[in-house]
Amino acid sequence: MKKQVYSGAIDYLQVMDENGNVDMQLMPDMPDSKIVDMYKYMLFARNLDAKTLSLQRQGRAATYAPLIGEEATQIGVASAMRKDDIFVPSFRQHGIYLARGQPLEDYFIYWKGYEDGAKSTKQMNALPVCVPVGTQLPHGAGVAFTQKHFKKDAVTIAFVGDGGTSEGDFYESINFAGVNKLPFIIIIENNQWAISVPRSRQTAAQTLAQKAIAAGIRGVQVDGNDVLAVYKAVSDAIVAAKDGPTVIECLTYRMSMHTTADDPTKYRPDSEVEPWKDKDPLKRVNMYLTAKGLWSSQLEQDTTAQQQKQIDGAVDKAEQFKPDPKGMFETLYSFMPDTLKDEERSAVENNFWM
Ligand SMILES: Cc1ncc(C[n+]2csc(CCOP(=O)(O)OP(=O)(O)O)c2C)c(N)n1
Ligand SMILES: [Mg+2]
Repeated sequence: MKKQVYSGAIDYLQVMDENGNVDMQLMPDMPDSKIVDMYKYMLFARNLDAKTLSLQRQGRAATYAPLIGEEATQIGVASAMRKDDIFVPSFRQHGIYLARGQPLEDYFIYWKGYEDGAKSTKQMNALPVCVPVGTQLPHGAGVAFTQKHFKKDAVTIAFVGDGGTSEGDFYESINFAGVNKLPFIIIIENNQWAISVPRSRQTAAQTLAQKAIAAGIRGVQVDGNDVLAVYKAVSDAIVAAKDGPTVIECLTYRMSMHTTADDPTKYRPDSEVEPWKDKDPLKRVNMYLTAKGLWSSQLEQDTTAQQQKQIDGAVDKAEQFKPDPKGMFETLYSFMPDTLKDEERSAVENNFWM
């Protein structure tokens, strides 16, 4: 006997196309004022990104991973999340911290290289930036496990890149989340590149979302440059989280370098980048809101000026910040092991950071 024992499919979701046209049947139930708010956050994220890049180039910020081009994925997720939901980032989701109320001063303190800037992640119900690729996912699955155990009305939303989906941590996390039916949502921010490795070299799988199928959980692919599609997919996944996890693959594009330590012109032709400019996540929302009389170039100018003022004020404050070097010892463990106490004592005695 031979019979088919399984077949699977992955849906693709787009609500607003590149020209700002909306599929009303898929449109999430929300007032236009919410779309204006989302747009302002996308603009804010882009302005913040440009400023941080400029500071890094002047030696005033540490190695930085730009987000330009990925604003809709980040703000779409942030807008669908509720206050008690826990956000688990990798290292590029500055837009989500912003939308969850991170004090801008802390953001700049962090990107100057001081962990002190990460302290406010707690008040945002977020974990700190995670640079080791993929390790945030087992942490996130653990957080979701406790939410389920303590019957919290909240979910955990964790991010991973296209490259991160090749890590064992990714598979282990979705497997664990599936078996335990955790309120866990994994956002794959598929920006088509993992430093110099293109998506085509990452996996032979046709979509990254279909990896969910093997773990027995929901998987969906969305236009990650469409803030409404991302918002809808995440809102649906939050509702479905009482029955278990969802993987959401957001198709977007890394318009800039991997980090400020990278030069993409060495491995990526401009001809590949060019068509993505038409798919810009801000452009389409701008067109939609302008057509409805809810946005204008004047409003764009005024909002940008206001955001830049806030940003500049925060940079001024962050540049006056003086870290306490003892912090690098104190924040490592919930209690300090004796070996570390010895190291701290020796560091203080020898004044080694002067
Ligand atoms: C475990 C581990 N391996 C390698 C690296 C070096 N590294 C940093 S980011 C990166 C690529 C990540 O690509 P992707 O997951 O697509 O995320 P993106 O940078 O595109 O947001 C690599 C290999 C690392 N930080 N951690
Ligand atoms: Mg990537």
